[in-house]
Amino acid sequence: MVLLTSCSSTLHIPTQEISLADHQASVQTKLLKAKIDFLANKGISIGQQDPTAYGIDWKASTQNWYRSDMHDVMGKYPAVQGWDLGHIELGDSINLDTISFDLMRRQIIEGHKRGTITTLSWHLDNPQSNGSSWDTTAAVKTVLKTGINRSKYVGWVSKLATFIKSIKDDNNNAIPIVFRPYHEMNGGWFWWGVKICTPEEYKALFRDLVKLLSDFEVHNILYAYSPNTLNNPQEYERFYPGDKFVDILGIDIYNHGGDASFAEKLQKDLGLLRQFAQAHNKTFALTETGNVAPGNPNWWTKILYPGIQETGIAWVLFWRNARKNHYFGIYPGAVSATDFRNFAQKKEVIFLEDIDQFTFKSQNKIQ
Ligand code: BMA
Repeated sequence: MVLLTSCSSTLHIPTQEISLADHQASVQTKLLKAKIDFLANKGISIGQQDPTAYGIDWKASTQNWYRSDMHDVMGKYPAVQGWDLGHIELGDSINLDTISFDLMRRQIIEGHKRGTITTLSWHLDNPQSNGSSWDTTAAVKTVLKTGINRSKYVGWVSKLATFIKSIKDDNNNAIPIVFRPYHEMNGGWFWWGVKICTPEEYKALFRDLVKLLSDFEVHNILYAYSPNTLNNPQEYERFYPGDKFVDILGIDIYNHGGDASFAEKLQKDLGLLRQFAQAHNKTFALTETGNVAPGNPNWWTKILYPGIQETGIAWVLFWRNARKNHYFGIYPGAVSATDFRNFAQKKEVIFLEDIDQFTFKSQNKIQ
């Protein structure tokens, strides 16, 4: 049993009753699951990818190392902060989007101190061709069991494990994170995607990774499964590795085809996700979203909000603000900045600074 206390209340969390994909998950990881579930009951946490490393026209610097476009717009940081581990497998010091892994680690640690929920994705290279994640040379079979790239791949996972274990709090405990490997498998663009990998191979790949990471003694992970928007209702289940290997269910839905089709996708897919999640007793989230062609000044309150309101999602994560022709969150001066502030006023919308009011701020006492 763990007690989470704050100035206003005490929450009793029977951690022994929380069972996760990793049977040896740490108490901190179980608490993260409890925190996510608690917040999911209160509202929708707002997330962003790479939020504090860079934004539109700036990069984190020694003088100003903890900034975010969202904070610049309305004075609050995202409650959920995502990062990508692509190229950790190569032993590189920077990720595929040129964020230094040292900076990433420091920012995750700082985020954790402030109460952030961290999620990690992994755009790893193609182990067969050494091309990028988007190189669809067949590769999944080659990394499993006796495949020709097995030992190379185990080496890659070992580097991933070392990094994830190295993100520690002041008490030397590994900071718990949500890991969302092999996402958007029902799209044809990644080497683990439907174009060149069967559902059975995919499931084997996912399960194998859960096992390898546990063998490498990584016990600070909640595992998330997240397909891309669905082409049919059966697709969600088609690649599902199973309840024993997944802690959180996700889905990635972008505004690609215009506001009307996006609104319809949100309604359909989040409805299916909710049904699936209820049947499998799992927490669920909109693990990536964004407006690919931003232009509607009222997109946040008129399109996104009605589509996510009362859907039961724990969080919504906007993808990265890379540059003016590739951004998904908000930034000062963006055409919809005022509308974002209005969206932020909705009572169920949770930013990092709002988490405090609910508890979780203070010390965990393990009894
Ligand atoms: C994609 C794009 C890419 C990026 C990748 C990993 O969706 O943003 O530019 O490299 O995510 O962050």
